[in-house]
Amino acid sequence: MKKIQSTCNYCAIDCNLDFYVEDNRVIKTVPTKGYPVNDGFCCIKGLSLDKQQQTVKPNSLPKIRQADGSFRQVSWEEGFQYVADKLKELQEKYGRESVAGISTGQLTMEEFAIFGHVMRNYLQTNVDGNTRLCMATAVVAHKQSYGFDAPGFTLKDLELSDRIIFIGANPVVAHPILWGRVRQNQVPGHKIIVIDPRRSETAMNADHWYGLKWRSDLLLLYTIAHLLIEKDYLDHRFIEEHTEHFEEFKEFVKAYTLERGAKGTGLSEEQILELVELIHSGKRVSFWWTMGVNQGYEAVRTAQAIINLALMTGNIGKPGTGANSITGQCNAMGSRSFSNTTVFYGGGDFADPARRARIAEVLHVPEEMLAKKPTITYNKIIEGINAGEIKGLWILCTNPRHSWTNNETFAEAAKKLELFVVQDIYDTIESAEDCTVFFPVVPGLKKEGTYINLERRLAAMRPVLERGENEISDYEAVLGVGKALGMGDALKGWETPKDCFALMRECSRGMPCDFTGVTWEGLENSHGIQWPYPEGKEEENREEQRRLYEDGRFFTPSGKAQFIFEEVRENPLPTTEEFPYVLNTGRGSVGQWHTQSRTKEVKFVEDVSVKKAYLYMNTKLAEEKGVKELDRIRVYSANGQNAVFMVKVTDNVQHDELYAPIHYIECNKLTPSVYDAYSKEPSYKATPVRFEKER
Ligand SMILES: Nc1nc2c(c(=O)[nH]1)N[C@H]1C(S)=C(S)[C@@H](COP(=O)(O)OP(=O)(O)OC[C@H]3O[C@@H](n4cnc5c(=O)[nH]c(N)nc54)[C@H](O)[C@@H]3O)O[C@H]1N2
Ligand SMILES: Nc1nc2c(c(=O)[nH]1)N[C@H]1C(S)=C(S)[C@@H](COP(=O)(O)OP(=O)(O)OC[C@H]3O[C@@H](n4cnc5c(=O)[nH]c(N)nc54)[C@H](O)[C@@H]3O)O[C@H]1N2
Ligand code: SF4
Ligand SMILES: [Mo]
Repeated sequence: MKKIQSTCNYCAIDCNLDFYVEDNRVIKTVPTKGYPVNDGFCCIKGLSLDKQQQTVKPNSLPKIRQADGSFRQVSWEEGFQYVADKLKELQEKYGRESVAGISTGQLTMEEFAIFGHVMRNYLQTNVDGNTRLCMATAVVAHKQSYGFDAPGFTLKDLELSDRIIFIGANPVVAHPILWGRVRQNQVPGHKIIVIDPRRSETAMNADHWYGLKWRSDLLLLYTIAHLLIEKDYLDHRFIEEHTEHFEEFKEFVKAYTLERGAKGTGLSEEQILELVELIHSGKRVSFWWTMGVNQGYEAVRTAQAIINLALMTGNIGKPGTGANSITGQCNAMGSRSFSNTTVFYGGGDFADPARRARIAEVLHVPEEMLAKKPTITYNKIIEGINAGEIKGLWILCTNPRHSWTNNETFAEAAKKLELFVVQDIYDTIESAEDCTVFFPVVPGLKKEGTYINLERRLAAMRPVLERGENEISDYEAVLGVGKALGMGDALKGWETPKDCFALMRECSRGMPCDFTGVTWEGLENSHGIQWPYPEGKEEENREEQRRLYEDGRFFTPSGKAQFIFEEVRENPLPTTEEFPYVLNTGRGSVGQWHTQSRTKEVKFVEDVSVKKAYLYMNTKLAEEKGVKELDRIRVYSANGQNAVFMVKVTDNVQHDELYAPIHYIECNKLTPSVYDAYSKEPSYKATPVRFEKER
């Protein structure tokens, strides 16, 4: 029996697991003891990773759609050549940017790096990632406030904090191991505080829950800032030495009075004052935010309003503190820095001459071959297809027909494409319905590469199982198309994931995410390594759980963090008489993952999961409308669509709020095409709707 340590490729915790293998089958999965992230624990998804071995078919060959609509199975070589020729043909006929890609935060660093090389560098076109639906807001907030997309915390901070404040985050369901770390907190008198319109599973387990009105976080956070200033609950030295623009901010928040805050958030004045005192009485206050913040129409400013609170109270860079963005997907953190979409490999602007020269040197390609500008955003890609400007799309490891906001617009787009390559481990996903080419690839258990978790920790994925005939990885599929495109020397140094790792490591040199001290072999069977970890400084970075900003220096040119703020905006899509309720959306259960392509294979998850789309409705509203548990209602959205849901009656949502888990395709049929102005992340969590009982 062999033991192979590898990384769970569901959520951004990146637990490590020991897989015991006999006759090319996993017979036991044990969460790795001593691994600093999950130390002998993990959730049901990690424990059931082996279930995928049964569903992956051997002899996996690509399929190409024929004129009559049927598929023809072809060899990999033919598949690569077909896609390469078609990409070139479309570019010649319709222009360079008539083809595009959608990448992901769930592949290895090496896989989206090579995809970014083929599409963004060689073909000089656009690739955005599903991280746009998820982390884009935090990325923009970090860049503007800290000077680099660098979440500073380490998971240990959850154990050291005496005020753990979750804003729009439900870790009990979405990040169970993170919640486990909260549970290990032994600090006397520590308090867990949740700000969420819904009494989420995390709110139920907290000391304090503030059930504010949806989308009123920015108003609340500015009100809190105003009160902290008024009461002089500030860290003047930190503000003076390590921040900029506080005086303007102080002036700005004067208008955010307690009265206004209470009125707009629906919280009482006493509740807001209590929250202010909780922050002030904490010695190590930490703020943690996730999608309840990132997915809104003024999301970047909301994230920055959280950062402002941490800065003004000096709660950053010290144990148990921080304005901490929790990442979603297993390698979203990696894709943010190494997918070549919005920044160069390792960070830096596409327009920066010094950075261009450096990247060209590392990759051994002429500077002209490097991408010249950030990608157009996800929504622009879908709109471009629907406007007839984009004719070819290649998606990998994401299922946008289900997960994209206002998802009928994706269905419409898919039908217009002349080339639509879907690369996935299942050909049954909704997005594959209209594809013209399907590339079947092996799951994580059969491949190798590098992941970066939410606290910047690099971890190794190593093949647990051997591959069958014709089974190839995402890396090889992209490399195959690159070769068929005739990239030649431009692919020198990209032959294997390990080679690509070396390129990315070199690109990171001297950047905040420098990991030049990490080696491919060194990462194997390790405890993971957080960036920064520069070569030559291994000794001083020996500590296994490190945080950034301990010296109060940020990555901005002045080294100071920025107070960034803007007036609260009118909701672009408010509830109306016609659409009086608001549809909130998010994760449904620990066992279910996004569009469920993977977790529906797990029998003990599927056995306890609801099979059809459902939503939660407030008990009183249900009574008023004559709706009973398990009744079916048709929900009409302000986006013009409608869908049927089964009702679960609860006191945990507000009177005018419905909550639908995202694991059913109906959910995003109803979400709107509304985005944050700066991050272009969809506003998924507050759609005006009305409903009727189905007869
Ligand atoms: N089991 C499971 N775990 C997962 C995932 C999964 O699909 N299944 N997905 C992973 C990924 S990619 C991500 S991004 C994370 C997401 O992790 P989370 O963001 O924690 O999960 P969500 O359920 O999307 O949303 C969190 C909360 O935001 C609240 N919310 C909605 N509107 C507002 C608002 O206006 N203000 C505030 N303050 N809160 C609001 C919702 O009520 C919800 O409780 O989970 C990761 N973990
Ligand atoms: N209404 C609403 N919508 C949301 C959200 C919300 O909160 N509310 N959350 C958004 C967020 S945060 C996210 S991250 C997105 C997620 O949205 P998606 O990325 O579309 O969701 P997944 O189901 O994770 O899709 C991953 C796909 O990759 C495939 N896959 C798994 N392993 C591999 C592999 O090794 N290689 C390849 N090629 N494929 C593989 C799976 O089969 C699956 O089809 O959804 C977003 N949509
Ligand atoms: S907590 Fe996240 S990384 Fe850990 S086993 Fe569960 S899904 Fe995997
Ligand atoms: Mo996400």
